[in-house]
Amino acid sequence: MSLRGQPGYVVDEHLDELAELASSAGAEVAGRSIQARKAPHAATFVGPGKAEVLRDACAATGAKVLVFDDDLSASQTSKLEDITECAVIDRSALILEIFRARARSREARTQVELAQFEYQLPRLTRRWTHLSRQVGGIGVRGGEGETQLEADRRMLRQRIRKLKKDLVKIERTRKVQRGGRRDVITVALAGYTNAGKSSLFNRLTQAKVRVEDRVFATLDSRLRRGALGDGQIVVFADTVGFIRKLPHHLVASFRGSLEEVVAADLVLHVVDRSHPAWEEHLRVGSEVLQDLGVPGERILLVFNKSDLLGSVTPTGTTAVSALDGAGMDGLREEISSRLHRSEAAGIELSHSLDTTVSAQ
Ligand SMILES: Nc1nc2c(ncn2[C@@H]2O[C@H](COP(=O)(O)OP(=O)(O)OP(=O)(O)O)[C@@H](O)[C@H]2O)c(=O)[nH]1
Ligand SMILES: [Mg+2]
Repeated sequence: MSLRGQPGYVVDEHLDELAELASSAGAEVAGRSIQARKAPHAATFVGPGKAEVLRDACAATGAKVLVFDDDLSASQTSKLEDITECAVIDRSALILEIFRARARSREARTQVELAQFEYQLPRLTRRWTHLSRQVGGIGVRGGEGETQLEADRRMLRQRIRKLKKDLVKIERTRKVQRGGRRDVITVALAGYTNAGKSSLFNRLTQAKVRVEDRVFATLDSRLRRGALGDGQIVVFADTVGFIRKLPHHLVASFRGSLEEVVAADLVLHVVDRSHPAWEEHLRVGSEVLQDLGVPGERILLVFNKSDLLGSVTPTGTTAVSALDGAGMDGLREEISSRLHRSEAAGIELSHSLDTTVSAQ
């Protein structure tokens, strides 16, 4: 949906990203459609006539799922499904699906499951009666007169409570582990998905973390020691990527993994400077960092993929290429000087810079 005033190239850019997300979730993109409106239609989000056009397009291409770039209400989703005879999901549901398919660690799996259930709860309709099977027979059909829908809701709530308890336990264990690292300076890599955080992490630590040209390659934060120019050893943390319109409940449930970012002495905000929408990526990243409560003086902006920029070198910012290693020495120096500057300014670091820790 293009709301009035939104330039066409922005709408295209957003739909390109949505298509990328859809392929990441394993879908094949059959087509795209845009409607310009002053405001969303209350009942069907797009106009009811457009919904019928979408139904015909699905029938013609054999498409089974309609993905909307904006959040739909539960009733809009269900109305659209009635009209189009297709499954209808929105961007949040799509992102959750990618996360679910990629989550490996117990913590990530628990977080994604919790986020998915919280997303489903207000959307439960008669359509969802298969849910009892999905969550694996938790909870028994309640007292007399309870409908399947009520039973499903109750089951979901129970499951959500249980997952929240599990998460608290997992987080406690992680805090104890982090407590053990108190004496080490941490530098976290954060930024838009696919910006090259893991590639930079590998360069900085000689690690071999999986790098992929697709969104959300990394779902769990990873830690590893690396040396700065002056021999100073710090711990680098690779983290989950940000994305435009990341569903808020998802941010909340991923806060655990993003705690590395909050706790870090310095955050490298990595931006793919060669991306056509790099300014929006930068803005989204800054907003999430602000949202997480990371103060500006703890953020170092790093423009990555400088190899793709040709002669346009950004000035005033650290520019690197994780691919060919250009600018890495400068980056290490900049990290050192920022850490020393913070220390000199009396900003509390997790430990004194004089302490050195042996590399792994
Ligand atoms: N040309 C070029 N490509 C790069 C550079 N850095 C990373 N890439 C590529 O960009 C893609 C994404 O890199 P990753 O390191 O996985 O990015 P990420 O930020 O960790 O992504 P997520 O974990 O998905 O958030 C991969 O195909 C990398 O090979 C660079 O400096 N130049
Ligand atoms: Mg990564």
